[in-house]
Amino acid sequence: AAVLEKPQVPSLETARAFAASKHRLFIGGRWVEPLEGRYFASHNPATGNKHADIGEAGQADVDSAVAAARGAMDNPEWSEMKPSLRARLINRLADALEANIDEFAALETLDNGMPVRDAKFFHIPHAIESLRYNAGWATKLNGETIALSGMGTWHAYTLREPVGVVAQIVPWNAPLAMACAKIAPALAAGCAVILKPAEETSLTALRLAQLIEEIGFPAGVFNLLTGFGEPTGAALTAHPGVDKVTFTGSTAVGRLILRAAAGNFKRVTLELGGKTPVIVLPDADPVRAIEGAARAIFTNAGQVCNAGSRLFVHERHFDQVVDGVGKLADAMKLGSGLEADTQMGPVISEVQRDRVRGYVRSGVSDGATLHAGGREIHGDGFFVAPAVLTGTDAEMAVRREEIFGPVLCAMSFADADLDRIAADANASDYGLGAVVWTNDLSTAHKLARKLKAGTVRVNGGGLDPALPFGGFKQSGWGRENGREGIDAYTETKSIAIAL
Ligand code: TXE
Repeated sequence: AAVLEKPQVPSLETARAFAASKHRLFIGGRWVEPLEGRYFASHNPATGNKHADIGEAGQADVDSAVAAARGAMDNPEWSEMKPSLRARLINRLADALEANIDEFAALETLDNGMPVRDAKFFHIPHAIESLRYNAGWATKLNGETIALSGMGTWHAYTLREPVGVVAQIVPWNAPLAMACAKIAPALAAGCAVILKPAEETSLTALRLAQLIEEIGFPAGVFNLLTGFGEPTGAALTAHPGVDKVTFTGSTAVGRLILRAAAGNFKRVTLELGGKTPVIVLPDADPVRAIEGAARAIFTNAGQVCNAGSRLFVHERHFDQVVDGVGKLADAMKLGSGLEADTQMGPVISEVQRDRVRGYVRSGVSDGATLHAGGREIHGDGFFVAPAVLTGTDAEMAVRREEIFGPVLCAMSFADADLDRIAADANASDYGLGAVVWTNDLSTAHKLARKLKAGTVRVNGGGLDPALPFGGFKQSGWGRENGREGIDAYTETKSIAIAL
């Protein structure tokens, strides 16, 4: 792919200059050198070129960040701060992000590869909305008064207290949106945060830390440790001074985190992989379903935890829908996210590119048909063409495993029996999302109840900071977003007073 990076993207030069600056760690309200003095290279996935040097936190930096966060929890300036003031600080951060939205969008595109339009109109606004939504909860974290039945007269009530020092480990597919979706409820609940961005995409988190510094949160409330899963992430999850870990990433690392967290029984929230089914029922509008199914798998080059990677279409619409999605795949304009007409950017890395291509090849060698797309792309940058596979069976790796790329498996069904449809859709170790296309209200509700998924979307629909998000089965533990999302950053304390 010829990658031309046209400079008409607003704030691109500012973002490039920021990327090129030296990136240290943010601990206890100060920018510090990693104690072992190590830096690692970060690459622009559209070109494969190095564009940033990022500090690598080691065990001693983790110790120091945990001490700083603990210090913040012990500091009345934070622990006794009025909830309305916490809310105001978080809202100020949202305002600062909004004021710098072009720079953040350009940075996200340089670092992750996504089309800058997606960064500016979806990812950064989602980050802003997460902050604003959760700021609202800071003043509403109330307990309950509870009637007791024992002997005597009691006044019993609950308090919701911050869980304490929280390590937040995020992946590279939606770097800032995911970071803010985690930071916002933690800060609103009064916790102290240590954020570890993915090693592939540290830049927007680093810039965010600058805004946090300017806004004036007390020192140690927010700390940023850049680095790899090993040793930085692993050291955080094993640290006895960390009270809670929240993680979004692979199911394999989710398992490691659970084991590491067992040491001091950290509270754990996990948002892991998915293999979301998209079900097109016979009464659905096939034209809308084509657009929806294509968006569900091709957005962010398929690097989305609830990407709609298994498409089940009733035989009445199968040819039309699969041809339609295939045509969109074939016509998709791949390129640098900085190009105005780019529809799909690169995937995050060479490893990921080879992984996704390997899945397409394995599907074909297992007997599937490459119905559309899948063309080889040569040249710089980590590009993978979107692909639509037909003729797969439920045992194939392409049907069972999370590919995390723009690869769709399309299947037809003849049945009108919702139990059978649900059984096929539920035939997965994952249970993060499901999508249903239908115009029948009763069918929509009935099928939604039968699907084993944390989120069921009917006829499209999006992600919202108010809507709980998380998975059944091996897609995770707990929920983020909504009331449940912020409750997960609190401990419930029961107080009973004999009157
Ligand atoms: O994920 P990892 P990777 C899936 C997706 C993708 C695959 C591999 O299928 O192809 O995972 O991606 C940190 N202790 N998802 O390797 O390793 C790491 O530094 C603590 C789905 O990038 O899970 C990064 O910050 N932390 C997913 C984060 O975990 C560790 C999004 C995610 O990296 C660690 C990303 C350790 N031992 C990948 N090892 C989704 N659900 O959206 C790594 N990390």
